[in-house]
Amino acid sequence: MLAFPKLQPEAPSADVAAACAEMAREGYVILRGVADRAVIEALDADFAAPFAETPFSQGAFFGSHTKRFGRALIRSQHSATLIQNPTVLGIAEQILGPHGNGIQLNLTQGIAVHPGAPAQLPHRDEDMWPGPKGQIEYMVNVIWPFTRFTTQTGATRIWRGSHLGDREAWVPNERCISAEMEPGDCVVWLGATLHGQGENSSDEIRRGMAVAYSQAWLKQYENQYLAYPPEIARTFSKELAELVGYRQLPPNLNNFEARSPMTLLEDGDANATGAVDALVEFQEVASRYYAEHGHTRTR
Ligand SMILES: O=C(O)CCC(=O)C(=O)O
Repeated sequence: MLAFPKLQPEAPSADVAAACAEMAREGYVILRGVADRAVIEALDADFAAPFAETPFSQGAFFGSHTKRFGRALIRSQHSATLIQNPTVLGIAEQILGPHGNGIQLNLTQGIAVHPGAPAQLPHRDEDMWPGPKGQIEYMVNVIWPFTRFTTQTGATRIWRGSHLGDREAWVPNERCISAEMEPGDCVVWLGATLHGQGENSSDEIRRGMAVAYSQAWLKQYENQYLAYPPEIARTFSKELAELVGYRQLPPNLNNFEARSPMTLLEDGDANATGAVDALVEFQEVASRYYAEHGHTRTR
């Protein structure tokens, strides 16, 4: 059978396997103490100026008591440490692997929820893509708190088990939990899981960073090539540049001048031309067979 190869992640470590099992059951998992507090403090310090300069959001979904900005990797080099957290990447690869041949960064977003912010509309992130639901894992979302997330400060609300069953069905509020966390923890959930930022009834600003990963064959929520044009992406490690999207996904998807966009970073030559195939194995075989015999095996 002709089939696209799937991402084949390494066998998961015990913590990744346990986290994936909990996500399959509940739709989310809270990971405790998976990031160094010093990294979180450095990130919080680097994000202070962009938060100060960013106006309050507009629109009923973002809410006028929140501030948000993207492009975390240009705001703080420490963001890469969270974006490439091995436990979170391991979870994303295990969950998304069976439905595609790679993962990519879908967005990064600094989020500050100010006192008086009402609860956000409960939503499912995968609704950004109008494809079939319930059959494909499209994405994995994460929030890293920089300040204490409590019910009072507006911790992310998650509806347990809302990724399962009938999506049109009412999900009772008894299933809603507040993801209370300390800096160094994070909450990870599925694209199908109903969630939203909680009401901030305290007098503290709730600060943190959202990081999402999606199937590499999807359009990204945050346009990563505008966020990180080649002159910026060239300063990233190869792994980070690939995660951002500077890679060709066989067969020839996401190319630049019919070549892998990685050549643009490695050669630094925006004028490099000359198509270079990146096929999956069955296409390589079929192409060679056709070149030799002048017909396909299924004619
Ligand atoms: O900030 C949060 O807790 C959740 C934010 C969220 O889900 C969103 O903005 O889409």
